[in-house]
Amino acid sequence: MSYVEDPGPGHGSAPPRAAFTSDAPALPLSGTWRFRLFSAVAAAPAGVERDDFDDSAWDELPVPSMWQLHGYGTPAYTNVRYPFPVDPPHVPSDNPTGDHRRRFDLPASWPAGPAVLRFDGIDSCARIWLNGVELGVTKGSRLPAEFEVGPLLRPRDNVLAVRVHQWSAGSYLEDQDMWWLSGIFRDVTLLARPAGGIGDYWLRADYDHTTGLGTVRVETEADALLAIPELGVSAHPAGLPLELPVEPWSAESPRLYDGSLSTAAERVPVRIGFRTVAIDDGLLKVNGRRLLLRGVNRHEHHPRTGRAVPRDVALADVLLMKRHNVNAVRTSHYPPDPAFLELCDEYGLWVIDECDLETHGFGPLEWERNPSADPAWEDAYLDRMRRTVERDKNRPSVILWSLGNESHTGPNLERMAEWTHHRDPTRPVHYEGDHDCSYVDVHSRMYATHAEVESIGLREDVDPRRRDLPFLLCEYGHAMGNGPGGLLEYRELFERYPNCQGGFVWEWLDHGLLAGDHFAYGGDFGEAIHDGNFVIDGLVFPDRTPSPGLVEFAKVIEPVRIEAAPGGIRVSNHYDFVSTAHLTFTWVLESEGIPVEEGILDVPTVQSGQNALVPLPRLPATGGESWLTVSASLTSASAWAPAGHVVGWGQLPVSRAVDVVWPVGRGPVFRTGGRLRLGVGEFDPVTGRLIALGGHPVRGPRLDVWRATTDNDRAESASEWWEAGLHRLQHRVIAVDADGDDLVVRTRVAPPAQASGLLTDYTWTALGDRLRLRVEITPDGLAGTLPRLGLTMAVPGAFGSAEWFGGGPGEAYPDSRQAARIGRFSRGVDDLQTPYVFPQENGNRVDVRWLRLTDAEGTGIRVDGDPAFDFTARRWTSAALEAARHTTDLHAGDLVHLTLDVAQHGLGSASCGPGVLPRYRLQVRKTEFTLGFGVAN
Ligand code: IPT
Repeated sequence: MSYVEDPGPGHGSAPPRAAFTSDAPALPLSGTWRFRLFSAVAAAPAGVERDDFDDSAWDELPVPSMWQLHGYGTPAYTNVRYPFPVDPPHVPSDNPTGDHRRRFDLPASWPAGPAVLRFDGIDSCARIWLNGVELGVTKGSRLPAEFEVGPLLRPRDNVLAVRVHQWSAGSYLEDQDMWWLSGIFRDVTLLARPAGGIGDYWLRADYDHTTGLGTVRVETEADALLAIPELGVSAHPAGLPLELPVEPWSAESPRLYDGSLSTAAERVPVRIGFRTVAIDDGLLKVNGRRLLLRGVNRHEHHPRTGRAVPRDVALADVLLMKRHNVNAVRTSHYPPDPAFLELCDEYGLWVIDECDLETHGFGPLEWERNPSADPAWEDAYLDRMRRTVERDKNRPSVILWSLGNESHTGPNLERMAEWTHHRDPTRPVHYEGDHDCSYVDVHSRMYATHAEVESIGLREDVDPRRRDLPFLLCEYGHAMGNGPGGLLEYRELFERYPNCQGGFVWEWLDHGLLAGDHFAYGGDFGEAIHDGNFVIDGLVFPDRTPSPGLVEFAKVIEPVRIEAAPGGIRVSNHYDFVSTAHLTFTWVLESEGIPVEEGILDVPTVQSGQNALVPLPRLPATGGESWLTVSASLTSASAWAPAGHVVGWGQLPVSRAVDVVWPVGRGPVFRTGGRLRLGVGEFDPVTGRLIALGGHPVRGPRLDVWRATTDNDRAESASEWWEAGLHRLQHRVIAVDADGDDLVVRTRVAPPAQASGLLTDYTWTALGDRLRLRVEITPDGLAGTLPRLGLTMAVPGAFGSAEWFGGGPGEAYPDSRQAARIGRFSRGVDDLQTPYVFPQENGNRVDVRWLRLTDAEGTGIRVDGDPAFDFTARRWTSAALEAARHTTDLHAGDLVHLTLDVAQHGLGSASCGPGVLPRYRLQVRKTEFTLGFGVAN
């Protein structure tokens, strides 16, 4: 059998060992290589390994890279399905094969003796030669492989040839929900391995929280000495345990001690983090404390380079996570570039390090012939786990090993767990697919509903083993498009039930690929089978701009909570370890959103898990509606954010608005020039619609219940809504009456082909310079839920600036609105849009007391709530938004379309997981609301 289709691991490589750097010479071989893509294994030329092979006509390709992103073939996206016939271990004969060649000289100082060639990642299978000699074959795309090359090296003109196949038996084990992309996508390095150097080491640094002592012990075959200058350790025999008082490592306080491990031949810098992971009392603990994992799933992706993710991008991810209160990462679904884990050590993130394994595509085939249960694949499974654990064993941030994802269950997974338990008893093993928890140490679920989590929290599980394990959600809160909703309710469960230890939102990043001026997703490359925009489900956009979902998540999981309480302000510390000593609490009093006074709030240091009641500061009297906003921010710069960075905030109402005061002086309705006039409004006498406001032409407000469906809507309620015809309501005018001083427009609003509808009456009254509109909606047979309930109107496109007092600054929906505070905000209409990669409903602002929409001169209209409303403002209609498939399909028209709502349906996360919680569902019911309209100048 050809190596390509051999279900076993690769061959020829050295035993796996830890990733580390040392003072031994290293030669990076990244850069420009020669490259040519062939359509099949058989089409690739013979002799590429030879010195005299002529590659002068070949192209040039950067390494690391993924060739589909350089014009060779095209990316393809499938979630679960294999894009080739499921005929394991066979792969298509049309198997794109990329030959890579590079010549290199050794630096003059390069020592004679052993050396290894290290490949940090090649997708999916490679055969490798140096100077005409075959080194071996590697599979396991996201895992390193090293080959001994010392005797083969020559001072000048070494020839390295790497033949990479897109498909291999390994592809059956790499069916993760992501783009199929190929190539040498991580670094290639030549490393000198001095005789008497440090081949491998395992630095175990434990922490005993009862004594405050750390223990460090290094397992290595080398006769090495450990130095930790900061701890006064200078030449300690590495193998002997050393106990000494230390500060522990945690994600919140990632204390690392720099040290070194040396022999006469080699010196390895080490960074030591003392911490002990344990399952104790059915809880996952580190250093004696229960953890609450406020995590995300992170794939490696960049919109231009795919899974070749440069270190600065990994660092940007870590900083962005830390700044959004994220404390944990699951490396879904493969070990990341080793640089990422070093950053997790340094900046502080708890990590579930997951093996490169997923066989999801067997699921739709009833798991028939699933490799997890087939002995032919056992070696490959073990090889992958070994390479994961050995590579990353020295990382304090890694607290759990994960066997992989969505590979069903079977003896091969059991073997992996067994091997891991044996090799590393210091870290628990995770695998969600072991539903009985027979070979894992934590109970893990994905997308469990709130009710299921509650039941697990209540320990209602009938299986006694599973019931007593710590529980986590390895995936939840599917962040596809607009959403997720319901994060707050998960947090409440994690806080109520100690065994519910948090989870990992799916997922960190939208995997959009840059295509000209927009981001592409599945199907955009002509793939025969694909899963569309299901790959666009992150908390950050492909360019790593935070989405509203991330802003909400950051607020929900904030480590310090500030709330109104009888007698003052309650400050609660929700960190797992640290106190609030590093934080400064500031307050600002705003009246109608305008700052009146600010100060520092005197808050005593609050320990983890504790809270303090702080009296309100002395506040001046204010007019209007005023709020006190208290923020907890970093007193001094941390490694991941500047001083002043806010980690938590809360708002307290100081003086509530009294009932809306309408101007006095009613005006009558009169007819003039074929129009009805009422105060500042002009109306069409036939339709009863407002056609001008203060002389500005408008398309007056009328009932509308539609929103451009979200990904979550389409997975839950949209089909009902479409069937009911809610997207194409028709308006029948029953009567337009000038009833005293009121203009009353009675209508029946209903979908075609249906008998049910909504009786809708609009009552307009002129009050001074304001028009008051009272809307009464009475269901006439219509039942079920609505996308939203309110009005739509349009105003001149020149009114492109919005200012409002209410919830902001970002968008919010009923089940995703923790991040919206009450304030005064201004945004251009264009900036009110959230550019979801797959366009959909977005940009809703909640609890708006008033809104001004004006042109460059400040002229325009204003809308007042009684007391509040939601709004969106866009340069296109909901229908255009619904029809768009990419952001570039949206074109600004001449009007600004406004929605003014009394309610929105929640978001939920039904695109993968539970739908909208009952309390956030917008049920049709009799509704009345009032809005004011006037001129802004
Ligand atoms: C789950 C997968 O583990 C994850 O990789 C991703 O595909 C996610 O779904 C959806 O975006 S598996 C699913 C069957 C719950």
